[in-house]
Amino acid sequence: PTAQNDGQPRGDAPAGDDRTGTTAEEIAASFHGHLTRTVGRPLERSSVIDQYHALSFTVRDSLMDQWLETIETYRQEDVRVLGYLSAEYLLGPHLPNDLLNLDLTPETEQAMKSVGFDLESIAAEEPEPGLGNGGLGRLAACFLDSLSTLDVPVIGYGLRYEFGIFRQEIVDGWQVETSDKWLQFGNPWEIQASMSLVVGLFGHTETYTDDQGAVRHRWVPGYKVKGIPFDTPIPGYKTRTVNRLRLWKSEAVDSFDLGVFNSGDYAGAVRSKMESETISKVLYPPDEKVEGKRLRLTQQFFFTSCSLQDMVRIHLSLGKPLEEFDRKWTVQLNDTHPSIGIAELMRLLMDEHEMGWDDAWRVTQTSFGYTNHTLLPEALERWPLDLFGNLLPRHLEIIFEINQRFLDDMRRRYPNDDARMRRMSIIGEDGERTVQMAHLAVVGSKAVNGVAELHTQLLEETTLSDYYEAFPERFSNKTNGVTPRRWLMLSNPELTGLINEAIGTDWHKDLYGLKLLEPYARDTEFLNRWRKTQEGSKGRLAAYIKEMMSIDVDPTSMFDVQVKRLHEYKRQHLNALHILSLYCQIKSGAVKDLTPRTFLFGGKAAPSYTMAKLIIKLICQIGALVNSDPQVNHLLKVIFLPNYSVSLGQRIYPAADLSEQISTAGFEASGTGCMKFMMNGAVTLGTLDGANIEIRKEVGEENFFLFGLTAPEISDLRHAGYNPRGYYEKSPLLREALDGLRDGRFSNGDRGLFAPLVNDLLNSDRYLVLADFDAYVAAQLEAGKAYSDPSRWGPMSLLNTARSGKFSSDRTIRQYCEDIWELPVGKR
Ligand code: 4GP
Repeated sequence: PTAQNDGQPRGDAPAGDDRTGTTAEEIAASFHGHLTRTVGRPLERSSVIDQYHALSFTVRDSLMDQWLETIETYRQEDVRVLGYLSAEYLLGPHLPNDLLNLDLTPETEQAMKSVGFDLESIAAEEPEPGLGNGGLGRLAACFLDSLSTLDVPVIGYGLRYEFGIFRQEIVDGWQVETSDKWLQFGNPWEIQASMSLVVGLFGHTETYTDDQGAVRHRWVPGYKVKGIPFDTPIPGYKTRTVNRLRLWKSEAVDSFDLGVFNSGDYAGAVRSKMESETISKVLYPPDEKVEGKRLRLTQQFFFTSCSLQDMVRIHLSLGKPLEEFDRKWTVQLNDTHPSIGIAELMRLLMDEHEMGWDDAWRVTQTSFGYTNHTLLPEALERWPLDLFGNLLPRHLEIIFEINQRFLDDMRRRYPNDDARMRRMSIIGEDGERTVQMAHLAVVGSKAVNGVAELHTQLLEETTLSDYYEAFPERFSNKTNGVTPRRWLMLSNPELTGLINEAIGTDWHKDLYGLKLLEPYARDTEFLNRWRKTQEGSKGRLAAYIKEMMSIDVDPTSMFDVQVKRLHEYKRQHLNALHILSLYCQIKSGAVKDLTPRTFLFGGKAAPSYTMAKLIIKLICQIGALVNSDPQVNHLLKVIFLPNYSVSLGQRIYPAADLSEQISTAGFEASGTGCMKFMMNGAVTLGTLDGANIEIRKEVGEENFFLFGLTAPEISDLRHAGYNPRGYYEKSPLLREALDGLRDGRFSNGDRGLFAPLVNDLLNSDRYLVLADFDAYVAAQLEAGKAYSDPSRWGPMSLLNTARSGKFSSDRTIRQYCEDIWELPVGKR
């Protein structure tokens, strides 16, 4: 692996408070102007949505000078630029975040008050741009905040989905999906650029002889669509840098066929328009087998091609030769979704700009970097060859040639090793022939990284081991991080205020600065204030739950939280089984005094993932049982918060006492929720998986509740033959919970309801829920005891915040800049 830096900030990072100098009066005047002239409503008759639009335009205005200045500086200084390619950006609301980064929140509050409105209510109107599913999409959003804050030149490229991630409702305990019409009232944050690009699809390839007598290839697409760029300004925190997120919308090249219309075929006249617009219509949910979904591959190719064409266009407009593309640009692939870009850049350079193979390959291979986000084999993208060749015939030819040259090279290095050649080939030959996108991404990139230490190690030892053996220097680890601006300062202003009072504000741009809090772990008076602040957040979440769900929860109880996508490897059902066993023990009188707990869950299940949906039902069923039972409900409450999102997360993290990070070791690549909890002072109960390992190392083992089998133990257990039933038979608590589920004890006698779950656990249990159950129960008991002793819990909580510095995405971005992107940080 390449040399790693320590991620510590350099002494020369600018810390200046670059305020815009805007006053409350100016904001009020601009707001009034936008309300009447842009939105077209008089103040007295404006709705809150009108006010939200007017205020967003006001804030956007104050970004525009800096945005133009940033672009101009990049042009004039001819800086190297990161092209960050991601199919997902799970951004969360812009308004409060941009106000924070511009340092204009107090002035704006005052301005709104002066016209009789309330900033918080106005901000609540913003529809969340949910253009991502979970981890990797949210990571991309945190990266954009850190890149701008660190003054790194970047264009984030992606898709402007008309419908983002579905909204989740819970009906009778079941998840029901509805569509997310986030654009229905317009989006004041985006600016449509006055240009477009054309992307081909389908068709055939041709060989021809050019004017110089050279034999060349070209693609004759059967169909073309237009890509329209929409830019969203991304301001950094207290810096003048405003980068851009450029999202592509698909449109028909000719939106309306007048000839067909005149001949009387009205539907036919708009068909092409509809087909073209479908490409950027809707975000695909994850976890489903995407194989065979041509629209998904079309989306990936569409946005990747638009983005690379855009980079080439900018490059040429600066008068630079394409041989220097890799000096001007560094292109990061956020997962394999944009990895078709490797073949597309080859095609652009060779077919459209007449470069030879060797030069094109050198430029391509030194331009790209690839980040892997999962080891789950079913999540690795593979496209059936027929589908691929039909949609992208020229790209398939190029991939065949990349593969042939690559394998020739490998054959020279590993003679007579056919098995290895088969394993390493970009074309998969097991069963149906496929294009294996992870292989293409590794072969076509200068750098490959995992997202936490264990994950990178497992990538090197298992999933990508042959490539690691061949090119160890390409691999490195880049542990994920989250932006402390959104996830601490914006979400938790009360705790932020307390920290500022104690140690000042340098930590806002250098999270390692939180270390200065450590001495306060011995200061009883400060710890009392720390606790009071957290109780305030818990009280606010309790009020929200009361309002949304009409359930009373006790803010002094321990808030035990698991919020994340629903997936069997994340083991929400392990948590649920523990609650059931507590319930049984209280009912039987075996347990009398227990630290009162509120168990909070949130997360979406992929619409086709039946087992994950059944686990939601299980949690809701337990909630219905427990919350209504007077013998139990003063000790336990179970809440499933519907429609987990960025905004809901901002309410939840500050209110958490215990952070549940209980995935089967070796399955969670990193996790980033764990970092948000830690920053906000929650203590982790977790396995040795993903970033948990690094969190425990930072915070100290005495401030972390550890349980469960390790990744090597799990692999040994599997080899020896894992028998879940053995654990069921040995553990009375587990037996009672599972028997009760099977007998319908928790589901009004319905024996069939949870049978698929119980059968799966007893007969296969791929994620070793039963093997880890007793250890989990023991760790939970320990955590409960610790919480009931404030002199123990207080310092633990405070030290979690104090030692969370490593988990700022600023540190992550510095490491990418130094090791992969070769980009200077903090130059402006
Ligand atoms: C997620 C991983 O599951 C999570 O562990 C990681 O923290 C996150 O990426 C960011 O690196 N993966 C996905 C996905 O979101 O779709 O594979």
